[in-house]
Amino acid sequence: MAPLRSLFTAAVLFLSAANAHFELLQPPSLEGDQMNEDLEPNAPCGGGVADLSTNEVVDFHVDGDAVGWFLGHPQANWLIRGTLDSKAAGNWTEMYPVIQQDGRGEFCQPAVKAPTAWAGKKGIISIACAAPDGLLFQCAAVNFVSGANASPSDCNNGSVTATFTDDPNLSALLDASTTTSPSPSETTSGSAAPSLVARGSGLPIGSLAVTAVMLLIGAALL
Ligand SMILES: *[C@@H]1O[C@H](CO)[C@@H](O)[C@H](O)[C@H]1NC(C)=O
Ligand SMILES: *[C@@H]1O[C@H](CO)[C@@H](O)[C@H](O)[C@H]1NC(C)=O
Ligand SMILES: *[C@@H]1O[C@H](CO)[C@@H](O)[C@H](O)[C@H]1NC(C)=O
Ligand SMILES: [Cu+2]
Repeated sequence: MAPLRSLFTAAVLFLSAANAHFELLQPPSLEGDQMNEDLEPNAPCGGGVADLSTNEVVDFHVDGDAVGWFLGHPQANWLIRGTLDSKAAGNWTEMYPVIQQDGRGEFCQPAVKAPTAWAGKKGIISIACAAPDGLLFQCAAVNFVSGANASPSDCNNGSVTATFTDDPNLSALLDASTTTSPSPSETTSGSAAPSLVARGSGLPIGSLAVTAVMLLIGAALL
């Protein structure tokens, strides 16, 4: 019975982890390690409070730097946007075209760009996630610097895939005057989409359902 019992425990752990929304890993979230998931639906920063006069900032290279997260859902769409507004009150510019992530786990895009003119200024990067339970948000306060970060550390992909997609709920979060992507070649080129597919396989289809069945069997046998 012991193996089944531990299987049951594992299933419970997996299911509770699957309740998680998402966690911003890179650049560091405004909320640090103290993220309040219940506040994640609050735009533009979840439970984080953007205020460039007090927020701690990390350098972010305008010609390419890493943005990474952990997704607790099997699938979600993502928008990475930025603003120079001190309180993140508006003027959102798209920093990477909207993508769909398939698979629960880590995703990191090492070459997210900001407008070149932002170098030398502080700003807020807001990650918007269109998840099955609605729109979710996290932010980072950054110091935009020139150049590209050639080898960002702690930037990894789990067993997930990503493809460019359209999501009206996410594009509605951009300022009409600033929707031009800083990397148009990636959105227009036909070969861009295949190159976006991450290594490794996606989350097996129905693995959540399988886990739920495991859970029921486990519960019945305890
Ligand atoms: C957005 O940018 C415009 C032009 O720079 C500025 O006048 C306006 O105050 C900004 N709005 C916000 C909310 O930052
Ligand atoms: C946009 O949001 C609405 C309301 O949450 C939701 O019903 C709809 O499915 C979303 N659209 C897409 C394309 O996800
Ligand atoms: C993660 O996958 C995306 C999509 O395929 C890719 O663009 C990116 O470079 C990958 N990140 C890393 C750190 O390899
Ligand atoms: Cu969620």
